[in-house]
Amino acid sequence: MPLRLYDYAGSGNCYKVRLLLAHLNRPYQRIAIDIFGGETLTDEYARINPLRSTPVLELAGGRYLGESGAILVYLATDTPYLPDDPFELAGVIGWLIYEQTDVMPLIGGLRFRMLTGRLSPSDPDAIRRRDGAHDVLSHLEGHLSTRDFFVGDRYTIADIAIYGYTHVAHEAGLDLAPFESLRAWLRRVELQPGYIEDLEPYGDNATPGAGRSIYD
Ligand SMILES: N[C@@H](CCC(=O)N[C@@H](CS)C(=O)NCC(=O)O)C(=O)O
Repeated sequence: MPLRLYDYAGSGNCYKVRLLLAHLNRPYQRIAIDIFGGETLTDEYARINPLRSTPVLELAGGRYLGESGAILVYLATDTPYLPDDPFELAGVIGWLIYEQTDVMPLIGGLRFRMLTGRLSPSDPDAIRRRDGAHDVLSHLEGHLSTRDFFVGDRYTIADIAIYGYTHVAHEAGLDLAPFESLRAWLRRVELQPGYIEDLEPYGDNATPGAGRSIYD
């Protein structure tokens, strides 16, 4: 059975997994989940992922794996995208955690809410997220000012995870011009063999009140 990916085309969390699968040249079946059409709210979806989020990877034997970072680790194991060395491996895990606690909610969360009309630039929550996003971008910039990739001397799933939302930070109204090392790293990611960028715009049903999702 081929791998099956339960996937929303406009989600950066899902895009991270598609990007790694493209680098690995691994075939998979893509099952489109319209998260704003209520498709994660069904009992059937809860059996696949009780947290009702995408992405989910279905493996042989009817096993399901949720959480984008966990899926990246699973797929990257025994490939050049995940180091064997314990210190570097732990470094990758550290960046996967930071991506979920800081990069995704502040940059990805701001972008989602701005693009779908949930926030306008002067809303207090937009200001909070924008200030937080600047701190995140400064931290990433500092780290990348002395190295080409996040961990060790090569491209890993730490880079893939952080790229997922930073490459579209401008769509959240964030200006990347001051972050020179970060911009150079974005270009390095885009030169990796098999690179794809297939993140789609949010659908019309993603605006508040137009659909049904865990956000409304
Ligand atoms: N920590 C999770 C977050 C996943 C997540 O937030 N997914 C969103 C799309 S970016 C989702 O599927 N939401 C479901 C819904 O709105 O019903 C991961 O990294 O996989």
